[in-house]
Amino acid sequence: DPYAGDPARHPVLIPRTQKPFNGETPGSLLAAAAVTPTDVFFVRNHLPVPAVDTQAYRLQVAGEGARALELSLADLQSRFRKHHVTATIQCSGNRRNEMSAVKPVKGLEWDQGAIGTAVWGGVRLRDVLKAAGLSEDDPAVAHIHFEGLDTDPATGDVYGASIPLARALSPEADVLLAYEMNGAPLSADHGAPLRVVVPGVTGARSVKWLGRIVASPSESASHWQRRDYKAFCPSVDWDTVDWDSAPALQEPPVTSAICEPAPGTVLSAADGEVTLRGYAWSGGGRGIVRVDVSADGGRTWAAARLLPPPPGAPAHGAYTGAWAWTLWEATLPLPAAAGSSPGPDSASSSVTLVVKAVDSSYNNQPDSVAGIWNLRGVVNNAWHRVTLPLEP
Ligand code: MTE
Ligand code: MO
Repeated sequence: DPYAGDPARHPVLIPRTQKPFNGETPGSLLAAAAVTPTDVFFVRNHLPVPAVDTQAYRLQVAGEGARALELSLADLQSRFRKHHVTATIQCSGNRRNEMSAVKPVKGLEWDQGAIGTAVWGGVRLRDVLKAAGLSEDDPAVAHIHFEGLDTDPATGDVYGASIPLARALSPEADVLLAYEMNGAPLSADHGAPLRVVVPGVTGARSVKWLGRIVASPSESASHWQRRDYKAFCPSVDWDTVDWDSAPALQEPPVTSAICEPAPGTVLSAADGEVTLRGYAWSGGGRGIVRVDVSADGGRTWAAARLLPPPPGAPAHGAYTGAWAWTLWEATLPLPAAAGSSPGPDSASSSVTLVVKAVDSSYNNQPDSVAGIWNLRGVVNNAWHRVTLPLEP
């Protein structure tokens, strides 16, 4: 069993598959803290967790225009300045289950918990690339590839992805080679001993168990760069899809989700009100300027209260560098329950809670899933709805 060496997981993670392990964080734990505790941070693995000996570990840097480097963890820690970045990582397939409800898609049935925020510690990718002699104006280099040490037992392929050179070298982009998560060395599931963290970019590019960095004129040839993590017109199906016709996902669109109350919670009209908690986040470092919530399916709205940003994150609504999500909270009046109200029009026996967020480019979320449905079920950022029974 190639998965026999996988680490133990926190029992609270909601497993979507066991081999490879994929587990999401329950909503109550997402909403509970601006920084997600490491042991309950969602795990998205495509392959068995590789056994990496930290002492023997060497990061390889190679490729077009690069002086080949081989760096131990101690080399990275002693030769480069340490940086901390508070960043959210979200899987492109977060909230895929709502897409499957419209029409079947291929992928893990994530609810809204394939997201988390951590304080990452490590060295800047930029500093390591500069040490390898790479520069912004090298005409032979346009992409930086990341190769994982996790290997497909059937094909021998390793997990891989790439980002554009400009992002890799930009001091503002804060791309990190992280050896710490929330103040402790990386755990096995999150990429020990070294992973990439590409803030503001879809999770697939933040390659764990980083083995090699390669400078190249073209994108990574990895399956996950070229044949996955792309979205198409809703009419495109598996017979007609032309993967090369769409760019690989990098910065995801603005999104938000209700984490509390949890699905299945029975609301009581006698309480008169309901308190909602959740997150909002956008790609590219665009901050959240506003979160709107509704307790009547989106007919009327109120602005939610934005909770303080996590340590190291800029103020709400920042135009750049807002790599972390915004947690929010709102208390809304409940409509009367059926049977408890004299007028038939005001009576209802269920309540649909809705959230939508606005980012610092004033991007909004689409109101429904159908128009953004895509065969792989990625980047679902429709208004998030939770329908709950209402008792008198
Ligand atoms: N890196 C490697 N080497 N192997 C992987 O399977 N999964 C990617 C990315 N990096 C993956 C990887 C995907 S799709 C996501 S969403 C993030 O890791 C998830 O990071 P996490 O497991 O630390 O939450
Ligand atoms: Mo992902």
